[in-house]
Amino acid sequence: MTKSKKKWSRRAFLGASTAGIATVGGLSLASGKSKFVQNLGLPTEFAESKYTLSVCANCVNKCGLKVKTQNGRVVKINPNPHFPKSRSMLCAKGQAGVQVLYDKDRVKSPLIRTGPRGSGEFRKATWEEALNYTAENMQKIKDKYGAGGMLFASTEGIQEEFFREFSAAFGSPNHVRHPSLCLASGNTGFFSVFGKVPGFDVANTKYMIFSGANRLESFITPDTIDLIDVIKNKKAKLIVLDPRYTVTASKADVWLPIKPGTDLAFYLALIHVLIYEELYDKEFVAKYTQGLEEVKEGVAKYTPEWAEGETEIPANQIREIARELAFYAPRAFVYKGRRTSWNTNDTEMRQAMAMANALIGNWDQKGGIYPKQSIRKGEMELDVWPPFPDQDCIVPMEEKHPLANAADGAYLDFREKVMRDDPYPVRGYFVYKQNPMHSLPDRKKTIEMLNKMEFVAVCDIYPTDTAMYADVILPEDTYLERNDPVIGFKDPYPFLAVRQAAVPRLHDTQTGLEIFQGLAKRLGFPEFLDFTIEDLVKAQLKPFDLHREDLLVTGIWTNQRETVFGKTLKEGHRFPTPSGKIEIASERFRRRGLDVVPKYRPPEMIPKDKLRVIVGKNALFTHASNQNNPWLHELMPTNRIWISTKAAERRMIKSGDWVKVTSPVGEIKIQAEVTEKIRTDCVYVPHGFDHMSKMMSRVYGQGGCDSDILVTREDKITGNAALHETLVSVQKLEV
Ligand SMILES: Nc1nc2c(c(=O)[nH]1)N[C@H]1C(S)=C(S)[C@@H](COP(=O)(O)OP(=O)(O)OC[C@H]3O[C@@H](n4cnc5c(=O)[nH]c(N)nc54)[C@H](O)[C@@H]3O)O[C@H]1N2
Ligand SMILES: Nc1nc2c(c(=O)[nH]1)N[C@H]1C(S)=C(S)[C@@H](COP(=O)(O)OP(=O)(O)OC[C@H]3O[C@@H](n4cnc5c(=O)[nH]c(N)nc54)[C@H](O)[C@@H]3O)O[C@H]1N2
Ligand code: SF4
Ligand SMILES: [Mo]
Repeated sequence: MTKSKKKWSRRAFLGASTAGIATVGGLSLASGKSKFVQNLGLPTEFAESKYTLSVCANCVNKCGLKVKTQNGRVVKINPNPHFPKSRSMLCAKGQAGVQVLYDKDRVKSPLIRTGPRGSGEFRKATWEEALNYTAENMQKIKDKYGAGGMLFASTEGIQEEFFREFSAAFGSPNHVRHPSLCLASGNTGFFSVFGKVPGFDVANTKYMIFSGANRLESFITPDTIDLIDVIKNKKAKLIVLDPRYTVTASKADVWLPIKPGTDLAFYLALIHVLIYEELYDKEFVAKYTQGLEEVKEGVAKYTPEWAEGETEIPANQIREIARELAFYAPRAFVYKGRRTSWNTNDTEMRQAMAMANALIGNWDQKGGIYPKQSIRKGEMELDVWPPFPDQDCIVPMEEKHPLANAADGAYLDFREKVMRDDPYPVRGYFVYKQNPMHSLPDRKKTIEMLNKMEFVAVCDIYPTDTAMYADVILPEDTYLERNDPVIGFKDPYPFLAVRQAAVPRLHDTQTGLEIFQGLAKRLGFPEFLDFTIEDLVKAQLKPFDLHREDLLVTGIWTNQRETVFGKTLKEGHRFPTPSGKIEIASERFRRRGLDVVPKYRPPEMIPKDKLRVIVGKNALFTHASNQNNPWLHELMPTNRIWISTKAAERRMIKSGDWVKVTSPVGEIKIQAEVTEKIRTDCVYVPHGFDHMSKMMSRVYGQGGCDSDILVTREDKITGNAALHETLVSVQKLEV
């Protein structure tokens, strides 16, 4: 695990260098707040309104909010139209945020477990007691096993940074984050070609190919908003490859129900056509890329006719798509997607997508793909460093997966190693803002891991299934009750925003920073987090001569009003790859002994009586985190497994029937949804149901949990979880 680079000091703050700032967007930044307000031409009375401008925290997107309060109560959450990333959009989850605040099921004070693990028996504790108890137990683990005896796990969030600092200061090399359940392989695939993970100019494109990437249900702002506009106004052609007829597929010009796990074959054939029909952008490829000849040779055998056999997409359709992609280039792209935890060949698949983009010369072009830019915030000066861990991380990167991300770790490897005490025992587990009971495949194994721990602490806002196995639950304030540090956004262009409390805290909860400060103090390293959020905000805004209040006039600050294209296409620009060029044939892969041109391995054959499980997001929920929200629960109280009419008929299953779904690791009982919207060889389980925590009163025991049946498989290159590698049998249950 890498050591944290950025450290906080006690008092001294350091701004980013003016040279750094001046490079953002090629413009110099406004220096005064009044100037900024005038620049935007917005009514100043906006600032005095009864609305609080803030940032949503119900999923990764962080959309802009205008929170309405009356008599000290949040009554409505609206979008902040000035927010470039989300504009006038606020999804159902964002609006139901009101109920995050007032939910009776929230954890309202620290809790210490009194009954067996999983029983849900806890007693209320004071913060003093809960923090003492947590620190004492962490110290016990450290004394017995070393600091590495504590595993820290977290999912992204603004205050997650403090948790990472805290775990580094504690001295553990074992910290794992969510990307290896989500997007690690996709990022690595694109990174291998461009040395960067690009943005996609959905708003201005003419042609898009989406694999999965269900943007109209799995929201990523601003892509989702731009896509709606593009579809409504017929601005571009959309091709969707998805074994399911998703909402996005239903709005596409072409829906291709590809055989799951075979997208790599599709993209290799696409590349084959681009090269062998000489459709690629010759000038661009010659000037900015390397490796064409090697790729040409590597994809020679991957003809559309060959790919038809793998993907079940007709060869002539693959050819046509390749030709159209090239025709519309550079205002065309193959979209990366976000969750790439699908199969064991995910990195290669995303690498092939990136290679196709490189070939059509859409890099840094309007309507194509572009390097994201950011505004460099000020930082707090570093003068105290955490002790360097004297133990190795239990999952040495590159041991199994040559390009696992060292900072984020590979979660499933961690679980495996913990189970085997390999290479040393890890018996403490501190989970921040994460619910591994649902987000890791094979829930039984996760329970085993939790039970193996001598101490478990969970910091969440709800009494989740993971929290039920904790010795102590440390409740954080919800996002509507707390001020967070400044957030630097990159989409669609760089801007800053800040999360602002709409109401004072309602219960006996704390901010993440307060919690980790309290623990750091008790564990003997108080200097690491010895500052307030406001100290940090001041340091972050110092280079721009701004204050928190300035960010609350419109909810954002920026010096740029559009995406700037073409800056990396200037003479002498070096791409951040080993060769300094766009690497159609990846040198980084070559250096790690990996195939430079992806080699196709077909997915496991599906025996006649089996079906492949695929998972995905639902527009109403974020993962497993808000199925219990009263408003959202009312809209979808349970889940049903999607099964095709043909597969259902063969098993005499009708919609609403209860079925047993059996995999090599577990079984679930769930009602069936018989539908034409899925391939006949797959089933789809909407994620995030069957909560085991009785304290989640509405959703407890409702529906089926996909993590109960998913097997543990990983992408070979990054160790990203491969969540679509499970074959199941489905049987009607007689009631
Ligand atoms: N409403 C909502 N929005 C969200 C989230 C949420 O939980 N809820 N989560 C956020 C997060 S963290 C992420 S990572 C993103 C995820 O957003 P996406 O990247 O869109 O991922 P998913 O919705 O998980 O699933 C993608 C689609 O892939 C399809 N699929 C399955 N197997 C295959 C295959 O082999 N080939 C092809 N071509 N398609 C396949 C599935 O049917 C599914 O429709 O969404 C973000 N936005
Ligand atoms: N089976 C299956 N597994 C999956 C996926 C899937 O589709 N199916 N999707 C994968 C993907 S893309 C991802 S990104 C991961 C996500 O994995 P997780 O991050 O584990 O998913 P969530 O359920 O969103 O868990 C977030 C937790 O944070 C808590 N929380 C919310 N707000 C706050 C706060 O302000 N403070 C604190 N302390 N806690 C808060 C929520 O209550 C929730 O328990 O899961 C992956 N795993
Ligand atoms: S997509 Fe919805 S839940 Fe996510 S940040 Fe935006 S409004 Fe909130
Ligand atoms: Mo994700």
